[in-house]
Formats: sequence, C-alpha cells, structure tokens
Amino acid sequence: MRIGIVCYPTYGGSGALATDLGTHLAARGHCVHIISYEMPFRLTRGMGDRVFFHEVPMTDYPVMTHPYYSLNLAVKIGQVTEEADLDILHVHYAVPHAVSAHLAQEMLAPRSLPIVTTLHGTDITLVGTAPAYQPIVRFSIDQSDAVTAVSHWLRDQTIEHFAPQREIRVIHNFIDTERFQPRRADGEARRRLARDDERIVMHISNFRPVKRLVDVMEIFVRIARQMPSRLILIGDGPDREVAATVARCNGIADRVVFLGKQSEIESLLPLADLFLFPSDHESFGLAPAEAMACEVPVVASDSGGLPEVIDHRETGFLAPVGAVEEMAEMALRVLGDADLAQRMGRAARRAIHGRFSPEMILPHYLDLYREIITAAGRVFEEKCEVSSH
Ligand code: GMT
Repeated sequence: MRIGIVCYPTYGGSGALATDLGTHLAARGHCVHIISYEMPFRLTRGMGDRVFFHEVPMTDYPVMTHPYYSLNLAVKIGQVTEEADLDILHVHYAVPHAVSAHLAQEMLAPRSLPIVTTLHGTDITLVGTAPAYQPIVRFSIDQSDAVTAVSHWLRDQTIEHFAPQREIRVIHNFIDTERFQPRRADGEARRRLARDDERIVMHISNFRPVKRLVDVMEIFVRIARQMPSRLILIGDGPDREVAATVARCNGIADRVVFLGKQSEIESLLPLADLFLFPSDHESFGLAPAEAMACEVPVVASDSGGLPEVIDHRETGFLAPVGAVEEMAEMALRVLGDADLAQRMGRAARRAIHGRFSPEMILPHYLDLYREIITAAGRVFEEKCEVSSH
C-alpha cells in the first residue's frame, strides 16, 4: 500500500503516534508518505527506505496577514497523492487536517482518495468544540471515510459534542516496547540528572493548562519535604514560568531541572523512579504509557482515557483531578517502597506490552485501511514496490 500520513511535526502525542505508525507500517513493507510543515520530531532520527517526507510550504504575502496552512496542506496532499499514487490518506488531529483532506479529495475527483481521520484529544475537547471550529470539525468528521478515536472516552466525548453521523471506531495508541525499555543499570546518565541518594520524579508535556503543571509542582513540593529527590521537567509551554515560581516560592528551585524539549525521551524515561501526570483530562496519555513501558510507576489523575491505560493500584496510581495531597501520598508510598515500585513497574510494562504493543494495535489500522480501500474500488496490496513509491 502507499499511505499518506498528515500530522503536526511539533512535540506532542499525535505527531509522535503518527510518525511511529508510519515507520512501523514501512517496516511491514508499505510505502509511507509523511506530509507536514516541518520534519516531525520523531522522524529526525532516521526515516528508513520506505518513508518519504513531504514538506508543506507556507505562503508569505503581506496581504495574507493570517497564514493559510489548511489551503497549502490541501494542495500538497493533492500533489503527493498524484505523484506517489497514494491508496489512502490518514490524517492525525482533526483541526484542520480533516478539512484539508476533504478539500484535497474534492479537488482530486474523480480519482478516489479514501480518508481516515484519527481524533487525538484536544482536537475534540478544547479546539474542536470552540464555536469558531465546531461546525467545520463536525463536517470534516462526517466527510471522512473512517474515523478513529484513541480511547473509548474520546469516542464518547466526540459523540456527545458533535453527534456525528459517521461511526467512531476506537483504536488505542500503541507504544513501541522495543524502543521504550526498562533501565539496564544505574550509571553516568542518571548521575547527570540527580545525585545517587536522590529519587528522580519526572513529567513530560507541552506545559499547557490542561496538564496542570502547578499540581505537578505541588505534589513534588510534598515529596521533596520527605525525601531527597529531584523533579525533571521535559517539554516547554505557557506554564513553565509559573512552575518555576512555585519552585522558588517553596525553596526547591535547586531540586527542579527544566530539560526543555527532548526528542530522545526513551533514554530519559527509564532513569525515572516515578512519573507524574495529573492532567485535567487526557484522551489517552502517551507519555505515561511510554513511562510504563520503561517499568516506571505512574501517579496520574483518573480523568479522561487514563483509566483505560492505567489500572489503579495494579499498574499505577490514579486519583481525582486536583487531589494533590492524595497524589503526593501515593507518590511517597511508591518512592519509599522498592518492592512495590518494582512490582508495579513490571506489571505496567506487561500491561502495555499485552494491550498496546504495535503487534496488538497495527492490525486494527490495517483492517480499517483494507475496508475503506476496498469500498473505494481500489486494490489493497500487502506491500509496495519502493521503486514505484
Ligand atoms: O497532550 C497534548 O496536549 C498534545 C496532544 C497531541 O495532539 O499531541 O495529545 C493528545 O494526543 C495524544 C496522542 O493520541 C494523547 O496521548 C494525549 O492524551 C492527548 N492529549 C489530551 O487529550 C490533552
């Protein structure tokens, strides 16, 4: 098959998942054409010979004071479809990718281009439901040939807020458990982050209000009062300064390390003794799932799709949104009990491997592709010839 994948290149779960999906499909013999306005952050480490990257050019003209990314994207999708003879297009994050895909589909007619839209979370819960977007998001969902959501919770949210006519199929995210492995041995890498006697607490996100970074800080303040520990914050975003202020006001600024945006998180996550993720809501939680694959215990909020990923007390701890005291107690419990941490970490990796490995999840996407390619009157091919793209 020749598959087009549209995604955001920026640090975040939807771009990470879309890129990983592309590289795994390519490893299975399909040709994958990734379309984005920059090289996606997870693609920069090597593309493989069946992965092609197509950059969406941005137009800069003084009259056009607002960028028209959606239009440039629609045109690029059309060009790639014709040049690479795409069998299918899979767009990640509805806004505006599903709209651009539909535009491209119309421009390409009568040539068919089946479209799969994967809803990731904030494209529905925050951006998509805003009055400025809601009608067009609903329209683009209904125009897609198939729509998937990364959790049951997100599917239910989509139905509640958009009442779509199109069926929403749940295909959970997958985690590459080969890439995300437990720590092999303590050593230099760990010492670059913390002293030997300190416990490492980690959080990764885009530091947006939905991640409740202040809760991360409040939980850590309580941990730091009880044991030598260090908080490693990976990512960047609007709440970075307020987090730094909370650290300063509580006298723990020297215990908090801002690492900024990192693309090789598989080498950092295994160094953690605990991963914190107290989000307001979260459709899936790819970052905590990757931590779990590294056998790192997670303390998270019980909101959104997180309970579909984390089993309370078995593979992590869940508490109500904003319950920082409770989360701090859970964190202290697991940080202070090596047996519990090991048991929980191992159970977490087993659960991720058993439910969300590429081997479990990819067949669902391939079945869906087969269904809609066949319905469009095209032939589903198990592989593609590289020479013909
Ligand atoms: O978390 C974000 O704000 C980024 C966003 C994205 O599109 O990259 O993440 C969403 O998609 C991820 C991949 O499917 C999910 O793991 C995240 O839970 C989801 N974020 C939210 O729902 C807030």
